[in-house]
Amino acid sequence: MFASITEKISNVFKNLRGLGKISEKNVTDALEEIRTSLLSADVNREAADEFINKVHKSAIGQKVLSKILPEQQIVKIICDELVELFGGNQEIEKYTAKPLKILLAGLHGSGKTTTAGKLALLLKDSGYSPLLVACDIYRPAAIDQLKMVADSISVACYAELHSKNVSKIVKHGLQYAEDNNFDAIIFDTAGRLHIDKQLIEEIKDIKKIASPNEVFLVADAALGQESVNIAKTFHDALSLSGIILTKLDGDARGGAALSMKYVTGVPIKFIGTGERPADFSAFHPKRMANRILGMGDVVSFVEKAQQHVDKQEQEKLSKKIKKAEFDLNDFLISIQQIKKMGSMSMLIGMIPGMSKTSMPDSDGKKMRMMEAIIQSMTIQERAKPSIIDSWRRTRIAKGAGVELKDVNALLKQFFQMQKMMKSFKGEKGIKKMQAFASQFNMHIGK
Ligand SMILES: Nc1nc2c(ncn2[C@@H]2O[C@H](COP(=O)(O)OP(=O)(O)OP(=O)(O)O)[C@@H](O)[C@H]2O)c(=O)[nH]1
Ligand SMILES: [Mg+2]
Repeated sequence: MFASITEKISNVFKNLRGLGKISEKNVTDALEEIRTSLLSADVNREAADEFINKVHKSAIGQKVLSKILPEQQIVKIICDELVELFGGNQEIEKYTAKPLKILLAGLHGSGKTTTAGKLALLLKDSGYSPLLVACDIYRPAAIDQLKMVADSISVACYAELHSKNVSKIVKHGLQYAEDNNFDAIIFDTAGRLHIDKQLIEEIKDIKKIASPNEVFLVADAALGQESVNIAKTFHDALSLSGIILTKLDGDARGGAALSMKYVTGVPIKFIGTGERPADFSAFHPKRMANRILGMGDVVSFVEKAQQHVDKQEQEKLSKKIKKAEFDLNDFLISIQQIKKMGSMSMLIGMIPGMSKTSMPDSDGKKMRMMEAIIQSMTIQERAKPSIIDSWRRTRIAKGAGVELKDVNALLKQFFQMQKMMKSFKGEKGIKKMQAFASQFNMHIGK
């Protein structure tokens, strides 16, 4: 996802960096290149043009172009504008309404049924008692699929096997929820082509009867230019309250994500990053912008880690970070923790300094290799990585059955990570770390 944009933008940055002094013409040329990469990633033309114009204006507005415009400054401007394009500082949804009713609409195969399960799991984890209501009476096996999804996360499902009346199913579902104290009701609807008037009318009816708190369009991130029309059509019919982008783990070019919000004004609220119920999270414009610019996404990474990582290991690790004692043993633990989390390629993109291109596999093969390399080191080497000279590197490579360059790459990554950890050292650093950690309710003591 976004790999091509990220790659092109980072090349543009690299070229700027090589220039020393940066003129207005350099900036204009760089932006033109970025514009082309946005268009070839299927970003809507209007959105791309407005984005480039804003960045250009902002760069010139800073009155630095006549002198030197540091590359970082341009990166920052681009990043800020990307955040805007994605929805600015939108609030992260914290649901409290009871009952909470959510209607899911979208094209065939966009991920509605899967997303129904993901949402249910998220709401269940935040204290709701969810009920999935099966409103897809057209596709054979749609009901069974929803039931399986519900079973896999131990939530309830309401379905009527032989009914052909969706309005009744919705009414009965609501009654069933009330009678059984379910307070988050998610309606999974039939997939449709946006031109299908009959299905659009049907979902409008469902909306009228259910009066949902949220009406989400579930959209595949791989949609190209047509994503804009799809979003518009659904928005006209249903007054959407949000968009859920699915399959961000795939190799979609990402244009849909950048354009749908721009054209409809409807915020992207959640993203799906895999087939499993846990592969789902709230959408953060800032993090997405950072990820596109290849700057990693420490916050999302830590948050994800927070959900999965062993608490004790985490405490040990945070103590080490505090003392800047992070060594290869800890690196090994973090690799093993990352492996547990799944959705590798998605997570890799979140680690600073590691782009998806540097770790293209999504099955953890590279992780296993990294583990093997560290496991081929002696206890002293792991505790004091600075002693690993070229002779030791060759021996480690042999022991792990890998090439020397793999060992070098791992050590480079490790030293980068250690450097980042060190920036948290000292009184000032501890404050920085605490502020950083408090964002995810993670406590780091004095
Ligand atoms: N990789 C990946 N696959 C996904 C994601 N979300 C859904 N899928 C897959 O996409 C396919 C279609 O998902 P469904 O949930 O059945 O889609 P739907 O919109 O309910 O489809 P219809 O009911 O036929 O309209 C399934 O194979 C899912 O496993 C995601 O975020 N990532
Ligand atoms: Mg479905």
